[in-house]
Amino acid sequence: MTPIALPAEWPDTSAESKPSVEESLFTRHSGNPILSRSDWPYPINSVFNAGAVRLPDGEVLLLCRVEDRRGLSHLCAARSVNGIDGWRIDEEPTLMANPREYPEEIWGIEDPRITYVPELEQYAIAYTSYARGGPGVSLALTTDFRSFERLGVIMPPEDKDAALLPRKMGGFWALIHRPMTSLGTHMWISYSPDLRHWGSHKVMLEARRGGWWDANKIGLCSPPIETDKGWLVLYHGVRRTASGSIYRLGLALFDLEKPYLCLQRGDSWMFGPEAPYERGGDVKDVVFPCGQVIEPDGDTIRLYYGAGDSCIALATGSIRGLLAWLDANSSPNEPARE
Ligand code: BMA
Repeated sequence: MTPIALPAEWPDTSAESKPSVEESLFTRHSGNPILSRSDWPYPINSVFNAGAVRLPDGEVLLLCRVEDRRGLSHLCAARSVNGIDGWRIDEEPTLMANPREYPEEIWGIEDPRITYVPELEQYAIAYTSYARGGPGVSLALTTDFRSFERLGVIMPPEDKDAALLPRKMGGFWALIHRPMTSLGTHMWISYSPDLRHWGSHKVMLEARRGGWWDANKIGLCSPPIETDKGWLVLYHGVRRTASGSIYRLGLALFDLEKPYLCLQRGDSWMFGPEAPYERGGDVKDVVFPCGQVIEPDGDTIRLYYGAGDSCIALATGSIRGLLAWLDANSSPNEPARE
């Protein structure tokens, strides 16, 4: 059959120009899930949503969110030489909530994002502290993931999905986070001279409305990746349906020096719950990455994600591939904010 000729000004949405992303952008590891409850050295309910970092000795460290059998979460470190298997898991919780000194942690700590900060020679961990007033953002510093300096809550409830950018911009530290405001549940960026006092808040990226896959809530996934073209940001988008929420992943690119300026935003999601461990679990239809590592080739990205709020899975992609996909799959419809 002869294909229908589209008018020249119509966007070409044929399969050739817009490859199916689920197959091409990230490949699930065949041994998924790579970490689950049965791997843990002490009794837990579930392990998911891990921050990730490659240590100076080349090992991969995952700082995992572990939910205990009370339903409250703490963080526990797992180390592996190849980042896939052979995980050595701390025998006890690595970072527990400390509600006596930090009351905002009364219902646990969750979803860490790790950024190595060369100027401080420390890792900055932005995590959710679950307070009586709801989830907020707390910050801790460490050099070794054994002892931690807590800076306390830096964004009050309701706020979560935060990561620090690795360097100052214009003399200020920058934090991406996701407050819930009367404007909606959008991604914001805020600035600080000292990591303790935050201001100059700006919306970075908004949840789209209506029928969009990211209509109801969005939030940062893993910390942004610095590329020549800008900060490459993976974010999760939530769509509420009659049978619950679906958490999928999208891509956007932001200006290197003005990271509140969105340069590109993908139209469709580029990874979503499909495998049985993503479609089931304690919370079904959730993929939720909090960390990634980049391989020594500078291009291969290993994405560690929580699946179904029950286990940790791994998928591999290419930074070049993600940028090329954005070129082919974004509309210039995102308003720039100055
Ligand atoms: C989000 C966070 C994540 C969780 C997800 C799905 O709001 O609380 O920790 O994985 O919901 O339940």
